[in-house]
Amino acid sequence: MPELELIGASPSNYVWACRIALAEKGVPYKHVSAKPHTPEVDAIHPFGKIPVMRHGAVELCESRAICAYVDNVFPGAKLMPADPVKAAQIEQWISLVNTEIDPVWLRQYLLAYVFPKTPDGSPDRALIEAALPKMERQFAVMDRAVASSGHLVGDTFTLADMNFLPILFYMGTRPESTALLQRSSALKHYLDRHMARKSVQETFPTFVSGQAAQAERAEQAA
Ligand SMILES: N[C@@H](CCC(=O)N[C@@H](CS)C(=O)NCC(=O)O)C(=O)O
Repeated sequence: MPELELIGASPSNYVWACRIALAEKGVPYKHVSAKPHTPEVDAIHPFGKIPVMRHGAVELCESRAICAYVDNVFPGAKLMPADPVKAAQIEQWISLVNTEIDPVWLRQYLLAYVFPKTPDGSPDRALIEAALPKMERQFAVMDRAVASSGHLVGDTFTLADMNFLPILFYMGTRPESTALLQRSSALKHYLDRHMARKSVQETFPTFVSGQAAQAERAEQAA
């Protein structure tokens, strides 16, 4: 079988989710770091987003599709359970997180720090402040979701957790979201517990200089 190539910069939560899934499944692959909207990404994703994947003649984009392909083509423990209810619940949480949580926690809040469009490059306080009331409600929802079993679905680490954990990790890197985490005890415990998992540690993103120290500080503070 040809070697699978996963293309995309490691700090991307969606790249990280795919890498956790590949590690959980035990699939060997080559990780090619590339930013969105670069030629190797644009060649596969119609909107230039990461991750994208190549496996022989098969080219795919979208993290959920990549994980489905990996799960169905490679041997190893199934990422998706045979049980239709559990499988649907996993899809439900992936969809909820990707359509409700990611746009606010990462695209609006985190990116207002990391890639602010302010004239002097300082964090975009207006976007941050506007995100916080929504985040407060969403943290409460996610805290309740993991409270009983420490997982999003059932009592094992599933694709729903692999998809959510990278997003949650970044919440420990900024002050307001760290405060929200501290008040969400089930979510905080969930983050600490699953960040220690081998597949998550092995795939921890490579940050550039200042970001590395920041991520480390955030991890210690969270
Ligand atoms: N639905 C996509 C989302 C991928 C995505 O938004 N990736 C971000 C990086 S985390 C990106 O490429 N952003 C560039 C852009 O939106 O133009 C997936 O699940 O793979």
